[in-house]
Amino acid sequence: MSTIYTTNNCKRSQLILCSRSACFTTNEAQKRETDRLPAMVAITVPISVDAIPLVKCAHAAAAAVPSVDLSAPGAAAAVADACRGVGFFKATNHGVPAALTDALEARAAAFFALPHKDKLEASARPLGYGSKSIGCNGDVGWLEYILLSVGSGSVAAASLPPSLRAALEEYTDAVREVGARVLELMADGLGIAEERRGELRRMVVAPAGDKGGPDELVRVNHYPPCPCPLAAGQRGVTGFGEHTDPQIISVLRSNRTGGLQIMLPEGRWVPVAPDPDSLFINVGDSLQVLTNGRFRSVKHRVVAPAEGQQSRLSVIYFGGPAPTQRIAPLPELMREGEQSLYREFTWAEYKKAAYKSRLGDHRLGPFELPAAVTQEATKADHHCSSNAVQPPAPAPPHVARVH
Ligand SMILES: O=C(O)CCC(=O)C(=O)O
Repeated sequence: MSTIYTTNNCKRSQLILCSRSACFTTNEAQKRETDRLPAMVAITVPISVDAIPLVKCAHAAAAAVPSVDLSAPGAAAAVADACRGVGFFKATNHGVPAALTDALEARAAAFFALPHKDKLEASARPLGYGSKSIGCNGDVGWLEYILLSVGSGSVAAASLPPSLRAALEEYTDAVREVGARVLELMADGLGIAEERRGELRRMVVAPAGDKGGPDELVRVNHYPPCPCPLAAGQRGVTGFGEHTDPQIISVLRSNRTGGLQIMLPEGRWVPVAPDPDSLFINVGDSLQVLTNGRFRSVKHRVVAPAEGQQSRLSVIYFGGPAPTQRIAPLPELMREGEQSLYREFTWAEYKKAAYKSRLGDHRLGPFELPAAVTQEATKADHHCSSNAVQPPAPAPPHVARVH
């Protein structure tokens, strides 16, 4: 089966038609210039040339990922600084036992090694097993995954091997606690009075016995090495296209294979060096709203491993609130006269809108109030001075073939 690879490369775009045995190149697969940025390959089935998207990639850049020791005395301030600046940080001394992550990694790897037809038995869109297709609106990447709804002590996945389900349950119970602790540190770092500090935490951790509680998901992503030949200057294939997470907080753990990149506020992509002993914390859209823009929902993406590299395996816990939770700036954070940057919505409303959108859409856009747009424009003017690279356009759809 042939696959079309679209590439673009500093001043030129190419279309490469590639099978395992032969590759053909045509110029001008995309008319848009990418200036200095590109170097990532989008793999796609044959679609009209005009519809083939550009995928941009940063210049090589040293990782600018803050690291916070969660057990250190200054952790609250460091967490808040990281969330204001980048919206993302590496958490060390998080307390999740390595035995849990090792067990989950081994069982997930065994699951992904099953024949495709066996994995499909665990498929129950939009949850369950999936490959290539991300969401219901045409976004795809070079990966396969398991996406599950979780609640304390229950991973909703009847069709998964029981040992994998048990490992996921134990892991998510531990990681939920890390997310909750980090939310308390965030509240502390934001200067919220001690007696109100539990408010963010309570949004993602249901009181014992509460059935209508938070909306939590866990996702296990497997990115096999991609057999796509890369031209000089190209850096990889899209594993997971650029996006922000809609929830409040995401907690990510990966094996030793890199590929995750985050976008810095000035629009540069930087790689996140993998560290299986650490967790990575990600501010989601809802937390950006709850903090009235003080914390930044970070845009991120994954480049799939190249041929010859190890597979990437990542597990992400997404802490979202109950469907009826009102998402609006926390009153205790608002200064006198401060306006909300967003119109109020519930998590159910936002989730519905997110499900209808494309991965790279600016999902908060429709909820922004005019004041927010003005402030964002001012921020962008500020960030795009002199040597800053322009932020890329919203991520386009990518179609990939994993099997
Ligand atoms: O696999 C990763 O490292 C990150 C994937 C991701 O961003 C997601 O699943 O939302």
